[in-house]
Amino acid sequence: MSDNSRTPLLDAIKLPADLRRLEKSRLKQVSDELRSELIHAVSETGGHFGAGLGVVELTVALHYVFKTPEDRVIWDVGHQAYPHKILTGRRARIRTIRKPGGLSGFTRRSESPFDPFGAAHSSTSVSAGLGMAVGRDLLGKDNHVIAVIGDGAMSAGMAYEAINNAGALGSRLLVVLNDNDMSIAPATGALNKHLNELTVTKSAENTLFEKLGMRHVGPVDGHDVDALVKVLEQIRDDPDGGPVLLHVVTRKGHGYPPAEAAADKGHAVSKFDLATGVQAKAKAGAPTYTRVFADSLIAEAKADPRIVAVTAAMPSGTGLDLFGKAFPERTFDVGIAEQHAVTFAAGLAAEGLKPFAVIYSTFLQRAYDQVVHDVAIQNLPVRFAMDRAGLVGADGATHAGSFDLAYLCCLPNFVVMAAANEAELVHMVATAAAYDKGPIALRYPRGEGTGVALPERGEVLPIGKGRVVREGKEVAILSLGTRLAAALEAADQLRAQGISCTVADARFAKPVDEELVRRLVRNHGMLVTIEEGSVGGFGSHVLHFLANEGLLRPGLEVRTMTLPDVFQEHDDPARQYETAGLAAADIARVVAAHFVKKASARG
Ligand SMILES: Cc1ncc(C[n+]2csc(CCOP(=O)(O)OP(=O)(O)O)c2C)c(N)n1
Repeated sequence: MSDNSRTPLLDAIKLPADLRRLEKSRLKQVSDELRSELIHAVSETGGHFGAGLGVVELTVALHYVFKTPEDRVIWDVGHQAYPHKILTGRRARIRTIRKPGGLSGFTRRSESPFDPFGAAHSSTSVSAGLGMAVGRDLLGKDNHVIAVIGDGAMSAGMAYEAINNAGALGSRLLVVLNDNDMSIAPATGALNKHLNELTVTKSAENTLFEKLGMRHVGPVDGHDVDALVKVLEQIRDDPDGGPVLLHVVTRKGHGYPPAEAAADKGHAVSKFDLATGVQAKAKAGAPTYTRVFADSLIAEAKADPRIVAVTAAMPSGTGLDLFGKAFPERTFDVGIAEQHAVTFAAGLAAEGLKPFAVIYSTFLQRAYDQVVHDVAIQNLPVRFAMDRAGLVGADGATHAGSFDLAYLCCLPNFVVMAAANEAELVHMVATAAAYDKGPIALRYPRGEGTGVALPERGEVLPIGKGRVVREGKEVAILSLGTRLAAALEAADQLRAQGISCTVADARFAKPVDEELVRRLVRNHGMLVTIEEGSVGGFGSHVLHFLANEGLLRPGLEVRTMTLPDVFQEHDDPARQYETAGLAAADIARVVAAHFVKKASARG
């Protein structure tokens, strides 16, 4: 790079080994350059930002003191790992982050040897680190293992399961608690208070972590790179070993005033203007599903005081920030604790309340046994609102809501709905609010709706009944969820080829509308189901029904279109559906292929 480079020291660091050759006195400048590079890069790409800004000095200090990648540094969630990526050989590609074919927005084993463990869902780092520490001991090696976990991520039960185990095993492991007093929203909970007290009293004695068998060091100023290096060296060189918790106090968004000033401390941003921090605005289109969900739930809750809402640390992502403004006493942010959120909701339901557990499809995976054991078996009327169902774009495979249909439709007692558009979502919120017989779930995608007119209030839908949207003759396309638009487009394309299609919106994945399915196969020579979910979901249940009812007569063609059996890379969502083979053209191709086959058999 040129002599007048903005980042002369950073330019010479290709890998952490280069960093480790520098004098300690240069680390402050390295940190400043690294922060500058992060700000420039994210201004061009957007992405997770505030968390990365807060760990710049910590990133430099860790790679300086420890011999990565032999020493393992595990970033919890991985959304704060942009500075780590820049320092570990990925600077040249940092502007591809979250873009098609580019770097992942999180850590990933396949991306770099400096990412010893993949993440994106939170609070796994201590468990993974402990496994690596014990693995090291069993193999007779002597590398260090460091798990960096935020105070938000530390609100999850899994972190305590790991600390409990670490304290008992006594293996050498460093847990760096990056305490910035923020999750995505302000951190919540009693533990957060405990940490604040420790920060104020500068105490490391008699803490929860000490009692659980970890040596507790800190609090240390996480923006003082020299102090960090000193304390990390002491821990590294301590002959006693054992599990250590280092409490590091940082500020999310540190070093970029617009991020520091933002309510979410710049947690996730779109591209922005470097000088002002003003983010590029998406063109105002139809309201998002999240927004429509929030407005509908507020409308229902005005009419029914028993409606309460639970989020696991995602108030803004789920729209429950709006619900919380309208009904502060009826809104519960339980921290990053999906398992607890579900069983907490089950408790509320057991007392006759109407809890909506509003959890992204991907994060509900973590609470599966709670869904089965605490909700379904007891047939408790917990309402599950699953935002971000289907493919989600830049967050990639870790965040895709691909599996909820498969994992919920197999459960006795469950009703499972999928909204075909935002007006349907309004009805489904009303349906869930009214339904008191047992658990009920509704799924809807990330992003904007289709722009349909919205009803003032939702209608309560008849359970297990779909609707025919367009009548045709030869082929029936039975869509679940927001593939409906693609199904209608495919029907148009097929009409142009002389093939007449009925298009139906199943509305319910469970119970399957058996009457509708019977009618569709009776009156058509071909049935195509389509859904934004993995194999094992809606289509599998329809096929199961057809097989067991003896409805698979000779000459009837059935196709089940689902997501492919792969973890799909991050990409633009529309492109992801094309890659998945679920676009309108794919439906038309699947149908037309059958007609070509039929014609050639005839000819
Ligand atoms: C299981 C799970 N639930 C929710 C999320 C969404 N999420 C991503 S980052 C984050 C906040 C993390 O806070 P913290 O650990 O304090 O890190 P910070 O961003 O403040 O540095 C949340 C809730 C997630 N990644 N995983």
